[in-house]
Amino acid sequence: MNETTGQILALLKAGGEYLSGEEIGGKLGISRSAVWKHVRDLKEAGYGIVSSPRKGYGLRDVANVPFAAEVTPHLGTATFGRRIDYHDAIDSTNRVAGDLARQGAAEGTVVVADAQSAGRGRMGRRWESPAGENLYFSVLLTPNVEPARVPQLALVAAVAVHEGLAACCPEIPARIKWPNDILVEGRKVAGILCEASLEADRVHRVVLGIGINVNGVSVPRALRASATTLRIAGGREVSRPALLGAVLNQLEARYQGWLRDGSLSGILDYFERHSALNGRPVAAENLSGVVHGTARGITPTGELVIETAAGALLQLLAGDVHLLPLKEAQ
Ligand code: BT5
Repeated sequence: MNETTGQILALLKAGGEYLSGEEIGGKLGISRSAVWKHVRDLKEAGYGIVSSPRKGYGLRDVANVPFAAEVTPHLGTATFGRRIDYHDAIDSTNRVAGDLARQGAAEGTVVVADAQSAGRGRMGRRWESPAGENLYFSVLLTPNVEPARVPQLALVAAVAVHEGLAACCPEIPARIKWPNDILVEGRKVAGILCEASLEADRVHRVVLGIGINVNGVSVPRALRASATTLRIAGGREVSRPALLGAVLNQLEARYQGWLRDGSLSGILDYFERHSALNGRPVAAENLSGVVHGTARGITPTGELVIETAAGALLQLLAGDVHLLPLKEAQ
């Protein structure tokens, strides 16, 4: 959406039932046919606009697309999302956010896309990113903390995403799965990718990438058993701009709290109360192998605690955790 299209949208939102092409053109110093072209672009972008030869144009329905103009009214933040870089389609919002950071973009800058051609998960995995239904966004952070604390940001983000979902879709029973997933009825509905540029004693930047499956009525075949969408779980369409705004509001508050506290103390309780893992049999996998046991919460610094059958308590700093059916626990 270019600047003039955005201005026309703002006029239509502020206007009454109809606003004539002449009036819009007069306010913006453009011709009636130029107005018509911008209105056509808005319709193509998903806005419901009626036109009458005598009365002009009337906005009847806003697009369920995370355009900056739609997200901003949902923000209560000081900095997060105050710059939103929207793209119809890009390779990865994390890649673009990293580039913006190198060009000096401010903390809280958000890159959001309607579709990604190379959405990434952790460890080189792929994040399925079809157009028109989901949220894919990245938030740029420049925390002045020790590099060892950076992985904690995935947990901070998981709490913020969970809170944003609870605000927008209170009917959906979402759980947090350490370290970076949100599950609904055991299926993944959101994932978080925390990518950092570090020196030994200094954090240059962190790009927090978040993907949420929102309005798809199905998921890619390969993910049928493991993934779901808010639409499938809740049976209704969810506003992408409202959900993005809600997550950014929570993320700014939780991130500021994490900086202020100098620890995870402000989120530990929330994380534990909404954990998908606690007390459950799990198989945890990382570079050193696979551990079977029962998940026993997280440490104050964010490691997952697993109790083995022999009663040993192991701490996992990173890795993948699989929930096991109860009978495999023994
Ligand atoms: C994640 O990785 O869960 C992190 C996903 C982060 C995606 C966002 S979208 C915006 C930003 N820009 C990016 O390029 N990325 C971030 P991981 O825990 O490694 O999970 C990846 C695995 O989840 C894949 O190997 C699939 O099994 C599964 N998966 C892929 N796409 C999915 C989807 N749309 N929904 C649910 N599961 C999916």
